[in-house]
Amino acid sequence: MQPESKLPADFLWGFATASYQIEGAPHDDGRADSIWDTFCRQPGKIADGTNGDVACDSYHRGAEDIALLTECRAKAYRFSLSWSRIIPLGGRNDPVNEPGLRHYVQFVDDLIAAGIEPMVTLYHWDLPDNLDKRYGGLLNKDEFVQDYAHYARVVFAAMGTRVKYYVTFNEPWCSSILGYSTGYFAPGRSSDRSKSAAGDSSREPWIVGHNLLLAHAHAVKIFREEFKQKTGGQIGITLNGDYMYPWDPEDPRDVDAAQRKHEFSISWFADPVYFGKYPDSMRKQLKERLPEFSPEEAALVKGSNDFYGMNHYTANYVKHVDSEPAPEDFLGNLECTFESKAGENIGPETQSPWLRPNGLGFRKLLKWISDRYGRPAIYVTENGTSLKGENELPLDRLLQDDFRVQYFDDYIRAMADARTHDGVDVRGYMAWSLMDNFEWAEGYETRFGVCYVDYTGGQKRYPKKSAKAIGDIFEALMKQH
Ligand code: GBH
Repeated sequence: MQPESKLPADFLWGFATASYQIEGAPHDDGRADSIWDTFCRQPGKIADGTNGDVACDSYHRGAEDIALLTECRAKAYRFSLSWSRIIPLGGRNDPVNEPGLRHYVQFVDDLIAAGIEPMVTLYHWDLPDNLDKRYGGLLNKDEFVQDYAHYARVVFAAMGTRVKYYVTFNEPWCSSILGYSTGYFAPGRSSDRSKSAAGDSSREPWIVGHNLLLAHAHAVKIFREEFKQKTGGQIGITLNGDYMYPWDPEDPRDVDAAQRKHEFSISWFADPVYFGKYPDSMRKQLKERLPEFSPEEAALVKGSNDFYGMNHYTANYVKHVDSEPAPEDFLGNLECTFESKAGENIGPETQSPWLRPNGLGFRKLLKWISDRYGRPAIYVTENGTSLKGENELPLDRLLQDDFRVQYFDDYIRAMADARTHDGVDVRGYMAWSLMDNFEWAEGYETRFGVCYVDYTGGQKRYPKKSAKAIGDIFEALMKQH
């Protein structure tokens, strides 16, 4: 019989959020616009026409959020900083806004005083809008990389020894593809002229991805050279990735296509970070549209993770296609489906069209990442689900989120299986999300929180059943046997 799956007593678990999704207070203490503030003002970009002006009002409710974390027994909290609170105009020669910076240092002190380990994401999609207007933001390698490196240095210096875990970028895939190919996210550029007056989906996303990798690597170099020794701590990038099953496991073309999809979404960033080069499958399809690393750049990017930050939500089946890929294709010339050839369904529907629970896929993807990248330390920096129709329920029923409890039970156990049986060095897990919040282009209709936020009742928070269940699941798995 296989030994029971376990997690170690020092396993770091907690909850995650992001600045623009929870903070509100867009003009407090000198904050300036980010690209999400301006994107939300464009008609038609956000499903319910909303924005992050109030959101969960967390800028004014840090103490409430910490009380919630304590109630949930969290050991850690992953949150992100709004760059335009800290350097409103964004650039390396622009003034640092002390009140904005102090706000975050104080919040970190308050977390630590409550016994909660902070994990700080430097960038969760909210670029200072001025940098986009001034020089094209993420498209401008020379300016963006230097400005980001400067911003990172300002944060490292201010946080001192307080912060032991930094994430440089959240999901660069989303910044690149959704921001510059489909136009679904800020700044909304695309070749599709019904969505955007400017943009080139065949080229810009690959340039942006390249620049994000370089900015990440520069920040890591600064951290390691100027701060790591004195302050301790670790730094890494967080990549999103879903698990891809072949549509027909007997067809080698589908097996290849599933592998290629992992490469186009995960290895696009992880191969440079671990191997100093892009995957061959991407070079083959994208040719000169995929930028080249100079030898100096490759050396800088290679080895730039202290840990692998993994965001994971769902799984798909992948079917090969026979036609040539379109110039704007970013999947790897294939199709993703929810049904396999044998008629199996990947999982039940949720409120998010792209998300269907499949816990086994989490275990398999942990193993895939661990094998490909030489068994890195992995911190799961996001995992969670929405519920179909949750927003329509009366409060008493909404708080009984059994579907979400089941999701976390399946996924957290799958992770413990990967650690116990597959040799995966997973060391932490942050559930998405501590509370319902601004779900980007979906607005407030879609809820991901383990705590309900009453947007019409003064942003009051109410723990759902899952808020308690997660702590119970972890305590059972971490119990010393
Ligand atoms: C995370 O991304 C984000 O980090 C977090 O901010 C967000 O709130 C959370 O997910 C829940 O959505 O609509 O077909 O273009 C998760 C990975 C990848 C999921 C892109 C949505 C868009 C698919 N995301 N995907 S589509």
